[in-house]
Amino acid sequence: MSARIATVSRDTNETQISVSVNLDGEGRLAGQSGVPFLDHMLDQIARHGMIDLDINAQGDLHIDDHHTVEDLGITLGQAFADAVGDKRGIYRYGHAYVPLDEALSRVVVDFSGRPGLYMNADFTRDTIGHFETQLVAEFFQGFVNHARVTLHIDNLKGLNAHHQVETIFKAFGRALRMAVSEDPRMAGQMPSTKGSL
Ligand SMILES: [Mn+2]
Repeated sequence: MSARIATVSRDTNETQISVSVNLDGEGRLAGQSGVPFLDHMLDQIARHGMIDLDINAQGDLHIDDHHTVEDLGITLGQAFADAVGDKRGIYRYGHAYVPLDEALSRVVVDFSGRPGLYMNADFTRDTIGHFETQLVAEFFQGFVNHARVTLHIDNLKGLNAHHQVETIFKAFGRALRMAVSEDPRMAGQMPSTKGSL
């Protein structure tokens, strides 16, 4: 497989963001989003996805975190779509269950070419520090729309909202890693009888 890397820049009146991904990386996050809790979550995607992420973001944080979180999801989704290319020879599907103490989440992803987010998470708090838990869904909707994946997210258990969200992002990283990994038995074939994804 050739290098699976992509860099995407997105510039609007609300945010200026650039994201670089290397799907075959060492699990490192570089740069900052300006939203500390989101950085903690992007770090989970990088580490558990074994993806290198390089983030540069200037957002309208004087309003709130909304645009920055949503637009990082969008930009990361665009970078993923670029980096996976035509999806020949990958597993396509990925899933993971991840616990963190009392919390447990399951994430299932399909690089189907069809955007779909099916999220079931009842967070026990509206905010984690200054971070609004509503923004978790905004991030994933942005990712799904632009990576064009089907994504099922279920927080199955959890009392602590930080744990709930963190298990989702860790499971997301693990599921991505499985889905984009090279399937040696698929040997360069398209993982679909349709012939394209
Ligand atoms: Mn944590």
